[in-house]
Amino acid sequence: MAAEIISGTEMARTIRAEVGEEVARMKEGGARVPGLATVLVGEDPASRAYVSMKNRAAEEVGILSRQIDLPASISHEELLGWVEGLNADPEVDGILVQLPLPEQVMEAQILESIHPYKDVDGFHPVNVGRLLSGTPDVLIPCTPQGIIELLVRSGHDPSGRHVVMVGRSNIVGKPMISLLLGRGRGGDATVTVAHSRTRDLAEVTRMGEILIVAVGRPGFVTAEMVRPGAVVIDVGVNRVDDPSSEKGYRLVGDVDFEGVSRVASAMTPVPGGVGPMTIAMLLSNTVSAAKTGAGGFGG
Ligand code: L34
Repeated sequence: MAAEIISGTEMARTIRAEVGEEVARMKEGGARVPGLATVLVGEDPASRAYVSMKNRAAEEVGILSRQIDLPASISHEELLGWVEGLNADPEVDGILVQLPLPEQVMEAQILESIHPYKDVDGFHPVNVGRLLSGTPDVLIPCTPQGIIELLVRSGHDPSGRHVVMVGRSNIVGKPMISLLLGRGRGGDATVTVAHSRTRDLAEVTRMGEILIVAVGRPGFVTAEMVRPGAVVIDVGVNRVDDPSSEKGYRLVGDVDFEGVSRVASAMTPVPGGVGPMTIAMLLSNTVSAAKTGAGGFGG
């Protein structure tokens, strides 16, 4: 039987509507409109597309959004200066510096320079630590948070189940396992992490009742690697050349969709799976950040 397709596009629409209602309530209550600033360094077409999607989605729910475009040649100090300015800006509740950054910029230092209360990506060490400690009122990275929502809202609660995470990045894998391991909604899972150095990978991935894949390699997970009946979450968004398509490329996930859809009980598509959820959670984080009030205090 073919796997059920879990639509991130649809679920993200629902979440955006919920966020929009929340923003409207805040305005009615006399609160300032939440503000998001996105920082895009350089000209990478995929990054540019994601950032403009983020700003558009923010505006649609009533969040004030501002995109700052900076040249790829920017110095580390100059970029720090921009972040400092946004930290101090009372209209800005959330700051997002799109990754990857050019080589001359020290990414870790830039992420640490963002005020933790304005860190809507959840990449600041304070938020990383709070997530791992299970401290409430933490800003949680958007992609893993979106995956938890996908699982819970589609009726595949990870609680008590064996989840295999393939990938150990700071953006997806590491925060994902913190959420799955945590107590309460979306957590309480048994977690195994696999990565590029894992031996007998297929044996490990086949243990997963839920299999989450974030490795950035098109079609990396094939049907033989999936436990029959598993729920498969495909985090990869890879552009592969396709001269027959209008844009000259098409998007494929890290999972071989055709093959795996015959083995899994449910799976997310690419596009239209995790990607739209990432953006929806960014909006939700921006509203949370506005409520903590760091923007109002000027950082
Ligand atoms: N700071 N950098 C920072 N935060 C992030 O959360 C990200 N990421 C990743 C890259 N760099 C980042 C994103 O936003 C990846 N990413 C992201 C977000 C959204 C989508 C894909 C990646 C998305 O919506 N993808 C659509 C297709 C978009 C298209 O047509 O190109 C989808 O349906 O999957």
